[in-house]
Amino acid sequence: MMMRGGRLDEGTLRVKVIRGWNLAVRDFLTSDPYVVLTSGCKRVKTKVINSNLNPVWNEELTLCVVDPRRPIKLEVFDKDTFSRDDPMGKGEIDIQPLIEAGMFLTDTRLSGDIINVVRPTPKNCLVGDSNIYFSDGKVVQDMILRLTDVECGEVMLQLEWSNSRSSRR
Ligand SMILES: [Ca+2]
Repeated sequence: MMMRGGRLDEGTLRVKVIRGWNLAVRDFLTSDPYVVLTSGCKRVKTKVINSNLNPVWNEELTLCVVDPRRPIKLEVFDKDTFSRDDPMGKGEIDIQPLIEAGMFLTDTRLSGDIINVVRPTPKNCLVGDSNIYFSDGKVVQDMILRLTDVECGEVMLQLEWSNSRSSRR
């Protein structure tokens, strides 16, 4: 599906980690949360927000996507100074719908239109519908993920995909 002339489309994925809600307590009354994203062997992190269960990171992290079928791993941790950082839940970001939408990127007439909506299922952990649309020559997807392996917590993200092919034109 992602093969184009026998070659896999590669491109750059920017994940804006916007904020978290109702994250889990890992210190006495609060936590010092940060987010880690993993794609293949690359690992990127946000900064730590001290003593906040509803942190606003507003941070853009960049990942290279070699295999769009592999989801991006998201993990939240509580930063601790004198012990190992405690896990605060995790999630998986399915980037396939976004990258499939990116195949239509060359059609600039579609700018601003919603081109796909990913519905929440028990497997994808989405909170509400996730819209995919074009914006300034890129494909953008907004989503809120409910964290798993934890008692509570949600994270809001905005994904932005630009493929190598369209940027060369
Ligand atoms: Ca801590």
